[in-house]
Amino acid sequence: MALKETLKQKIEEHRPRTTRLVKEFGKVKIDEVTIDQCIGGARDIRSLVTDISYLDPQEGIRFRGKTIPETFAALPKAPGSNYPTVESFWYMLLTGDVPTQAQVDEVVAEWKTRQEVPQYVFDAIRALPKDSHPMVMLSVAMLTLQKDSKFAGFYNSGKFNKMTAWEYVYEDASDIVARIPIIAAFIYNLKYRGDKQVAIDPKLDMGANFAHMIGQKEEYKDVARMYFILHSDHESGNVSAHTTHLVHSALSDPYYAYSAGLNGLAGPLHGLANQEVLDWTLKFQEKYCKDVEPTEELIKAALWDTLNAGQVIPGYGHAVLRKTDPRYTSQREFCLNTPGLNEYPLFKVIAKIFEVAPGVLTEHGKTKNPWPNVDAQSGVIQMYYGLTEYDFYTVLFGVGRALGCMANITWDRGLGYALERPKSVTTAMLEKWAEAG
Ligand code: AMX
Repeated sequence: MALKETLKQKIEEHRPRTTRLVKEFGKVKIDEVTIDQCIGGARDIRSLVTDISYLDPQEGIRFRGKTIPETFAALPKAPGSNYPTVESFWYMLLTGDVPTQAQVDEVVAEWKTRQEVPQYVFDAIRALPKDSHPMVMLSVAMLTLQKDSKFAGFYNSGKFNKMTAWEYVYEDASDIVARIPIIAAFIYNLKYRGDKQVAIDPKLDMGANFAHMIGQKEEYKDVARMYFILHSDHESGNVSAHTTHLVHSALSDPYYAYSAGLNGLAGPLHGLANQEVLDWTLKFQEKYCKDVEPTEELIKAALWDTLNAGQVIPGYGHAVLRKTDPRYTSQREFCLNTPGLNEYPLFKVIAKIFEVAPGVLTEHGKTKNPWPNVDAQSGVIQMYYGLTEYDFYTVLFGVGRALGCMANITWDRGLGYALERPKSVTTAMLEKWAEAG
């Protein structure tokens, strides 16, 4: 059965569960809200639903119930590779099922029919100032594509129907995940390769084709597959996923929604942290260990300099996680198992920071989680393969994150989730409740 048909069946089977919860158990309490949560970014308040992924503070992310190693082990692998294709992962995110090779082949073929990016998108990117951040270019590209949104077309057709609206979100979502790596490659080539554009290779899966389009070597194909899968989803409350969900809850189409999500991803406390990690580490290397191995003392001193200047240590800490991020571990294992990369000086610095930073952050005493997150380890791999332009790293994150965000809003529409509209209160109200105890 084709992916869309399988998804239709899954959504129809799932709907009675949501309806029953609302009708029969709608008033069951699942949380209470405190004043510090209200002021402190709604941290930990249970108020979103998703079945695409779940983030346990100790264990880390599970995609459709599977840990990262389980996910990589379960999915069919790309030809000649130990890593699965991004397309197989998309099938699993959407349906919850591990696809057969034949089902993967169908998705790969479906994306081929969707990946042609209209010329007006490239024209719009070219019209931006050359020194625009690549995330601006990616976000603008999303908005430029909006005019052809199938969901917006359906809404404006006068035949809008809540039961079938998800099918149009699926169409836009699939177009976005198929096209976003092509757009990202265009931005990379425009900004950093003297506008040397490379045509799509129709024989390749998404990750491999991205590597091909940015002029990368064979080994990078697995880096791209791994990177896009690892960055795809981190349940629903993170800034990019939540923004995408929020904007789409107003029935804004997936292009508006994901452009907004990307704008959130571009923040230094979220997806820009991968760029900041590289910036921090390269400056540290340049200043302290041009010709010497990084010592614990040197790293400690540099970390304290950053903290004493009132800045955060990029790549460390997390709003939910309380242990080392398994996305960090997975990428670290990739480094350790790749000859050459395991001896790469920058990897040695990153590995040494991992030994030192948790102790320093614990002594500093502010962060609830002194352990590294995904961004502490992702840039060094890109650097090793020659993708040295680190202001592009958040674009890579954005290509991966599209998978999770698009799977989520497809299901949001399938289950008819409501317009999001939490209630705000005034400071005087909080003070009154505080006094009343
Ligand atoms: N370095 C220094 N201080 C840190 C810190 C870090 N890495 N992480 C948290 N803190 C500080 C916070 O700034 C906060 O200080 P404040 O009380 O003066 O405001 C205090 O510790 C408590 O913060 P927290 O509850 O532990 O974290 P949070 O939920 O408020 O924020 C995060 C989470 C990720 C924004 C924060 O840990 C951080 O800024 N880390 C560095 C940036 C980073 O790596 N971001 C990427 C996260 C993953 C991702 O989304 N890609």
